[in-house]
Amino acid sequence: MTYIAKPKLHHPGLPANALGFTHRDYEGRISTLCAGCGHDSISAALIQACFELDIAPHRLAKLSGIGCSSKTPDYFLGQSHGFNSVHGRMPSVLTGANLANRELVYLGVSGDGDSASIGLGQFAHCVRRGVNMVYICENNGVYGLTKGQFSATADKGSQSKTGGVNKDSPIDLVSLALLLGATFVARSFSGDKKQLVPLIKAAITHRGPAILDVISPCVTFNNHAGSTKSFDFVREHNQAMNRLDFVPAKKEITVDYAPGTTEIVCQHDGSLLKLAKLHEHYDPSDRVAALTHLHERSAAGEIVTGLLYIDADAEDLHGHLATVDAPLNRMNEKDLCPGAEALEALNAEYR
Ligand SMILES: Cc1ncc(C[n+]2csc(CCOP(=O)(O)OP(=O)(O)O)c2C)c(N)n1
Ligand code: SF4
Ligand SMILES: [Mg+2]
Repeated sequence: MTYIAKPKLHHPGLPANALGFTHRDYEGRISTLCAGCGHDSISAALIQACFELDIAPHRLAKLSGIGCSSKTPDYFLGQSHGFNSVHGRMPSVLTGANLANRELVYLGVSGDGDSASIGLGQFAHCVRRGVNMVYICENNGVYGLTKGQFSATADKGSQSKTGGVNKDSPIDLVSLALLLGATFVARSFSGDKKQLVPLIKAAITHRGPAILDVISPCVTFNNHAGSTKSFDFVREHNQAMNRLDFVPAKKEITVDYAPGTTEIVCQHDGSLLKLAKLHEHYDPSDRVAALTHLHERSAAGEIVTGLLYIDADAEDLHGHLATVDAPLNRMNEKDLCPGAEALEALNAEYR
């Protein structure tokens, strides 16, 4: 079942992007997830975002842990690099790959169990180190793959399919990411492609740790009355904070966005984020205000979605470490191993 390939047939009339790739070139194998799983909608949004950004598939590396969510990289970007790691260990594998070759786009795909339970320490450290990546947590409040146990993001008082009530306090990955110093923090909903696609595009273009928490209902174990991650619950409690569109620097796109105040954020590569704010005083450059807003709305029972925080001039891990520009696989032996004398001089600096 896991290895069902899609037929290679392409309709000759399929639109192509600037690189000549069609949508099909960004797809993967046929998904084996439950029909209607929110994770499949996120895969579709990722495909659309990469197609629209004209990313050459071989310039992207997708890494994941273990879970239904972590299986999804098999279902999109079939021509990209991929590494399905161990449960909760994706961040350290991604960090290592990124240090070896900074020229690829790094996409970390994880679940709430993978990120907020077994992988919480790994999540924290890759964020605080400033690894340049898009980190997507496909958040359904349960361990979907292992039959629906509560995860650490499940809300207190929410009910499982088998009737158990969660007594533990939830971990909010968005608040945590803000506290840990993430330079791009957003939340969305798998069923809101209009919001999710521009957020993914913006996150890919951001340099630094871009954390995207995407509420993604599990139709099998967390879509019943009493669950706070179900389609119906999120639809009723979703409070979209700003409407976002993404304008790549190389071509102007006319956008259709809601009236209200707007703000343009210029990222380090010159690309622009155009925000149409629904809340008059919301400022995505204020980390403290983002945390306050999140907590206030959460206390009112609302789920804030949108771009909560961005630092467009952030420096990433390579900046902190002053690493070389060239990927290690393009350096010669002499540069990689400068000899005993150079090593001695380096060691002397630390004595
Ligand atoms: C070290 C280890 N512990 C436990 C497991 C069992 N396990 C597999 S997936 C999973 C949880 C997945 O939950 P989540 O990350 O939320 O993904 P979802 O299936 O909900 O998308 C667990 C506990 C494992 N594979 N490895
Ligand atoms: S068990 Fe839940 S998370 Fe896993 S594929 Fe099915 S619907 Fe998706
Ligand atoms: Mg989960």
